[in-house]
Amino acid sequence: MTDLLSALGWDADWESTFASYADRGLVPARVGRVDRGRFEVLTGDETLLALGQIGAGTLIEQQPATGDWVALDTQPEGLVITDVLPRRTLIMRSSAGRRSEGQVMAANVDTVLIAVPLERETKLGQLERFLTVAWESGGQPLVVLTKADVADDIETAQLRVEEAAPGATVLALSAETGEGMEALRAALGTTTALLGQSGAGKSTLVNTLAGEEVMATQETRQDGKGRHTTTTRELIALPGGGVLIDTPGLRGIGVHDASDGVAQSFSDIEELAEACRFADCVHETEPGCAVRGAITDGHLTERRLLSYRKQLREVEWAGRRNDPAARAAHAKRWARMTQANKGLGQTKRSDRP
Ligand SMILES: Nc1nc2c(ncn2[C@@H]2O[C@H](COP(=O)(O)OP(=O)(O)O)[C@@H](O)[C@H]2O)c(=O)[nH]1
Ligand SMILES: [Mg+2]
Ligand SMILES: [Zn+2]
Repeated sequence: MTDLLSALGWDADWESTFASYADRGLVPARVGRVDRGRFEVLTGDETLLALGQIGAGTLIEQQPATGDWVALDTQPEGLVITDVLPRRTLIMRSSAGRRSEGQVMAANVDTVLIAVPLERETKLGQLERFLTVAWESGGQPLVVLTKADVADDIETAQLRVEEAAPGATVLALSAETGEGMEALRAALGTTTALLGQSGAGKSTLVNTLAGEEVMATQETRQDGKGRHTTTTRELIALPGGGVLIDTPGLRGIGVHDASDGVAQSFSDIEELAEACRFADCVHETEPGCAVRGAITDGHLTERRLLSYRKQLREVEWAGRRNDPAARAAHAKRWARMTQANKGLGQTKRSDRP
């Protein structure tokens, strides 16, 4: 294993996965950027351009993406990616359209950093979407409250965010003053991807961590609209080890195919629901509802329950479009919910097998 590759996140497990490719004379590299069918690949000591040898009809999910480890065929006439190594994690987002087609944002990310600017009130519903995408990827979410130098009340903001992010570490920091940057360095994974809205301060964080201007950042504009920023690189190896992946800012993010992610994002509600008297409680007017109980005594906000429902509906809706069995199950569940609202036909938890 070369030190050059390990600076990009290569380890003994990747090495052993790669053994059969190495036998075929192929060389490992990490995808740094995808540019219209061509791939910028990093070998540790250089950045090269490669073409993908991907068959027609291959799913978009299987195309090489930023962060992928790939096998390269080093032909004299040019480099060709022959294979994508099995991914450990994958950050996917739903495309904006109505079709439930995913778009790969980054592969093999251990820590999903979600940047949330403290200069304006945090949109918790949007943060919860980013968290769902992060959990669904298989990586560990890390919420970073940026621009602490311009915040009025960091503590209150942090508490609100912590309630919306069970299971995730939440850090407040300022790239401007350096406050909180050491804690961030300690919390980074081997590969960390930065997600968040445009203007959240992602590229500024990348530059600060890299110790140089590797990413273009936005000029501050009076009208609050983000300027289009030209990205120079996407995947950056840090001088002290570790890799960062900057992503373009997103207005919103879909959670269409993220049912596991939703469950993890709302683990507090899912745990509470375990204690509801009825196993199929929909947390409306049922007696013995632990979720409503938590709202009543202030441990859970109504806002968060609504956000959970919204995400669940989105996931179900996407699933049903693609799957007749899921469509039928939904019809059944819907019938049960309408019955439940009339207070009829519920199953007591103890009656269930
Ligand atoms: N006051 C202050 N401004 C910051 C900080 N970090 C970033 N900014 C500003 O926020 C704006 C957006 O930053 P940028 O890194 O381009 O955001 P991105 O779109 O998420 O990559 C820029 O004008 C930055 O100068 C910070 O810690 N404090
Ligand atoms: Mg940026
Ligand atoms: Zn309930």
